[in-house]
Amino acid sequence: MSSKTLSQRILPFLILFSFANMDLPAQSLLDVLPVIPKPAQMALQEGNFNLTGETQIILLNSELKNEAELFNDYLEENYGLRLKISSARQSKKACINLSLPDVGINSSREGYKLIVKPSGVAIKASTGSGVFYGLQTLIQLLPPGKTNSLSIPGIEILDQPRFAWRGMHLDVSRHFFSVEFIKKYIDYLAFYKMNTFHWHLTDDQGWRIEIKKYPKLQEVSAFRNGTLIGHLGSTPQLYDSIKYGGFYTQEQIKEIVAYALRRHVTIVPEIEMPGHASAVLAAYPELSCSGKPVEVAKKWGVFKDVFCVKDETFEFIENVLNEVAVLFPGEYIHVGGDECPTDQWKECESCQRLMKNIGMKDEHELHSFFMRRVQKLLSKMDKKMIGWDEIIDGGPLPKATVMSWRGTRGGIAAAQTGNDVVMSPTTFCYFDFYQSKYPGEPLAIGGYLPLDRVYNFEPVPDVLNEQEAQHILGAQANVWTEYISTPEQVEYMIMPRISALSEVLWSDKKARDYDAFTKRLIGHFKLLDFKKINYSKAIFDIHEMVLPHSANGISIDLSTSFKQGVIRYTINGEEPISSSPVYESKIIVDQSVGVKAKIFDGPVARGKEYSRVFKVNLATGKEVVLGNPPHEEYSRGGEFTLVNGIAGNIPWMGSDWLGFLGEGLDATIDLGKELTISNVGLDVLRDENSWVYYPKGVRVLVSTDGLNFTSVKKLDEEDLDPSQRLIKMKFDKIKARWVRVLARNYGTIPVNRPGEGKPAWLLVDEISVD
Ligand code: TNX
Repeated sequence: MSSKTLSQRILPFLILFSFANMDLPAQSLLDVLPVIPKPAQMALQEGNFNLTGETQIILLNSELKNEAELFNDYLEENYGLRLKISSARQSKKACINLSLPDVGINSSREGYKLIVKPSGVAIKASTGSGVFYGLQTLIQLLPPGKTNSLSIPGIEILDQPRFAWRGMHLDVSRHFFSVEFIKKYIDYLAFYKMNTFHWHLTDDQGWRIEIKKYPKLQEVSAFRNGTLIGHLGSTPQLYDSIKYGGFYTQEQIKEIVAYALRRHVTIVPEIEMPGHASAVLAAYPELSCSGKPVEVAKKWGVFKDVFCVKDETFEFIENVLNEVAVLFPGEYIHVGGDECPTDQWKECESCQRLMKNIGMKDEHELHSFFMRRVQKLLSKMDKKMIGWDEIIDGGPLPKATVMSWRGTRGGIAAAQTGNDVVMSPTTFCYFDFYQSKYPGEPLAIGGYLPLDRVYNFEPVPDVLNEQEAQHILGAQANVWTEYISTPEQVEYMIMPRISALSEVLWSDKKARDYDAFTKRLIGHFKLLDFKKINYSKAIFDIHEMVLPHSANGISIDLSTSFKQGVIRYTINGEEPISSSPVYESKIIVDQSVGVKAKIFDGPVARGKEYSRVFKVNLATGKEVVLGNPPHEEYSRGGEFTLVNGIAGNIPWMGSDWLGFLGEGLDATIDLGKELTISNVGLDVLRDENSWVYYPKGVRVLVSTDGLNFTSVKKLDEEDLDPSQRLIKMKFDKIKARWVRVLARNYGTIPVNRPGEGKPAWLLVDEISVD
């Protein structure tokens, strides 16, 4: 059916439609139907279909039994109903018809047509996948919550996906998840019409797949003797001493693969190499260059213990992959390839000899050589190789599929040389990043990836021409679990970001509209509540923007990406309620104040409260000139960050600190007029594991003409206490208009410290003058 006929069928605007006890005009109802990802075409029809225990499922093609059973499982689990399935209509009762008509519904293998009328439901597609997706849509149209009547609005939907690879990844090495949860995770994928589960099965911290030929992978590599407590960036690093681990038996893997297959999800197993191999080397140290024993890693990061490039390694990998290839029927095996330090190869006689013999110019080429050999092994097994974008760093690797995680650059390069690509850039697809800047979020790795950013991801970069763009198979989100240890937390990190990604991957590019999406999402939250799925409400977060205001103080601009409500706020310390003032324009502040705000959807408060204390002093909102610019990675708020009334956030990654690499801070503040001052404060960060060091010394100078400066305070290394985040510099009262604050960078990172020999970072934030 063409889109024209569909739209012609949209009934007049004024007819009211019912959905979940709402009577709404047609267009408004369509807007709130919680179908995610948004179907290609939808048109409401008159009336409703009532699903009851009497409804029958009619299979016009017997191979659709699987889909019908799964639909029945859903009904049974959520509504206590199980419908009769038969191959022909046995009574006049309304029924749900599932069929695979010979004439294709549309050109897409996964597309479907869904018709809901008072007299019955029909789902037609050219494959079982299409019917399955039609049923997912039908499920989303059912009213959430236990109810006596399962009424579905009359509707006609014609739908198909935009991309073939619609994926989600899960790291089960850093933390291990039960078979039961893996199945749930696969359910979530299927519910959002995702079709690829990238199962990250091995890493430094644990090997999680049974390989019969190598029992020590189960006995040794699958367990670690403790785990880092808290963030890798914290000092000192503390560990628990709890033995942690586990693995999936081959029987369990088969069970999961079959479970996924029934839900039209293909599993891409990942076996990491040549880096992230500590767990293997703990069991089989002979596969490293030095042969020295290592332990299954207890903390996160990148480790120097990697596979040695030698025949024994390839023999091991071939044997492992042989077992993996049999277990997973999909065409791809992921072989990692990322973050592989070459230190050990540089010191290894046999690696160096090999490089010389073959004429390789550096270790990148050796990495490439490694991947090429593995690719050959895989093709013998009739499998395609996919790896992280590092696999093409050492030269092109024809026919390999590249998963672009370090931005989209690797993916672009690969598509331009004719490789297939799956996009998964950290900036849009790392669901291990924070999704809210509010305090109280569960500890995460860092970064900031809010829902609207995921939603606005475009997997096909503009620079690609049409032919190159064909190589972008799709995209996926990655869920690395260093800081995600429970199923509830996995749910929190993916919900609702998975729904935004599903729309990126399924729906038409032109149909994407974030505000419209949030309308559907609200209805969808009811479903998540009903199904008791843990999800983030960061969509209701209030964002602040602080700017200097005239001669005195700052202005605070509040906003939200959620356009279906208003912001109400207080500045008297009280909780915002439904009668608090509506935020309409900037709040001007010239003295310290606490601002609280919340989203209200009518009388209903949504999400968490925004609360921030702004500390105003003589420097706040004043002009700052920097003697040297901050490093581009930590310069987001610009020099105003130093005087915006907000002290730097912890966790600091992704927040507004000013960073200087190897260099110090040289900030001159113009107070606007001559004032009497006697105190300067400077906020500094110390996080030596992340190469952020306390300054070696600080100084304050003042001036009345902006040219000649007098030193009023100097603190050297021995005067400073690195445990204090705020450096207080007190001096005798003096008249000044310009205040210059200097902080000396620590310099070179000492030996035996992370980043030894490299320049240290200096991270600073608020400067106060009183
Ligand atoms: C980088 S992304 C990694 C993982 C980490 C992740 C944390 C990639 C190919 N490698 O080993 O878990 O960062 O975000």
